[in-house]
Amino acid sequence: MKCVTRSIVLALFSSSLMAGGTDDHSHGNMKFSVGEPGKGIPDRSISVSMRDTMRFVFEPALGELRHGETIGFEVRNDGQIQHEFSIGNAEDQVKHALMMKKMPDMKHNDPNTVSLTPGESATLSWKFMGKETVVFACNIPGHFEAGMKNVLAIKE
Ligand SMILES: [Cu+2]
Repeated sequence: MKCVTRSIVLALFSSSLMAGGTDDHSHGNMKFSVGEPGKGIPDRSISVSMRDTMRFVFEPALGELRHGETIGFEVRNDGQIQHEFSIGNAEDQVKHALMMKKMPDMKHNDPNTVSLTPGESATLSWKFMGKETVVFACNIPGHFEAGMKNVLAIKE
């Protein structure tokens, strides 16, 4: 199992090297799996409190995600430790978590992820599209496993 994990990480690492350039991990031409970065005024806004209880608290509740809708997430770290709010499919989050384990100090500037220190806040706007199940995750090592995730389908 350990060997499998390692080879996946190496494969990811070498593919990003092959992509070339000075990679600050911002993925200029990244293809997203469950939509794309939101533009303009979001259809609705939801505040997301990140807690040391390893939970995201959505206010108001997320409810259903609709194909084509843009949500503005006002993300705030209400804990005492670093947390992250990342939007993707299950595969994205597994890959991301493996990289975080390998390189825990990596800073993420991806349009689908915000990484916040205690007390910090940021806005992440996302347009949800497609049929894949959305996984909201904190990929700080150990947090996802401890339950810092929400899984939700996109409705037509
Ligand atoms: Cu976390």
